[in-house]
Amino acid sequence: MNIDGLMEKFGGNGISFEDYHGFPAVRMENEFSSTLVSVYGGHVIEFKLPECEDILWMSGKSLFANGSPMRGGVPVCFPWFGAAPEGKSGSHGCVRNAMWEVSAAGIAPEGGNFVTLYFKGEDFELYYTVTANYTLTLSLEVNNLGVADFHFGGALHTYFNVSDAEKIAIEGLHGVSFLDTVINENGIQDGALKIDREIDRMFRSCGSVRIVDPGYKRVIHIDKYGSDSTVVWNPWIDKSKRMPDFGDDEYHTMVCVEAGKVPRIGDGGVVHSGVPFELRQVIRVELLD
Ligand code: TA6
Repeated sequence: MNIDGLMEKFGGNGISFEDYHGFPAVRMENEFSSTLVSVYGGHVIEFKLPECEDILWMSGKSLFANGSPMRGGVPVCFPWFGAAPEGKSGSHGCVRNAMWEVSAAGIAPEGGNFVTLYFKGEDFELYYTVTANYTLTLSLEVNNLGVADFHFGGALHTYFNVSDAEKIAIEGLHGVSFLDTVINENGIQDGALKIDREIDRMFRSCGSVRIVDPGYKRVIHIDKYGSDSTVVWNPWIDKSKRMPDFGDDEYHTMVCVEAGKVPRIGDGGVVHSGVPFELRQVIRVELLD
């Protein structure tokens, strides 16, 4: 459906539609925040609060091409995380590289706005509801369209905008075991996680995380539900140079904190027939004096 058709069907009450690099996108404007969600990929692009630096980070070198993922915002990684399984292609699943549909949009009961995007796969369907008020709530509902259990890997792969990656502290993971995929070794997190090298750690954690950012005088609180894996990633110098859709110096201003079900460190996700599964990430900003 084109932008005019989407406006006619869902526009109003803070909901509008616009072109974002050739794809239709939903803009949610309310008294709390301004949020942009691309229908391509079901990809949250922006979450802006007044008097606050952008919460989400987008690469200045992102691709915006059919069949390619966008770099930044919140890629929806599903139905696999990381390298593609036998017979499939592309890292982090297929749904971030395809058009979704808008199935609902309007005023959220809890205040602000919501949009629900729909994706139909071969043996699964997704209803992804993004709710924007003073918080950003990302709720991915997975339905199993078959009879047998549906096994998956996935994550809400959120890119956060930070003042200086070397000056932030990521709290909430003390004592948590992780797989460091850079050196392929297991470890236990000691205190807050600091970034002074390539970080690509899969934490066995169901808990909340905080990004303490003195430069932006804020703490980003990240809660999650339905997730046993928290992935923290910063590509640092060499990996940044190897990625064509990532600026060589962009690693200074971003960190990924991802809520997922990652089979490499856990059981992955299982969706029983007729029983919806929900993966949710909730983002809230606390301003410091
Ligand atoms: O965030 C964890 C990770 O799996 C990293 O290893 C890195 O590859 C990142 O995701 C980005 O993956 P992408 O396929 O989007 O380039």
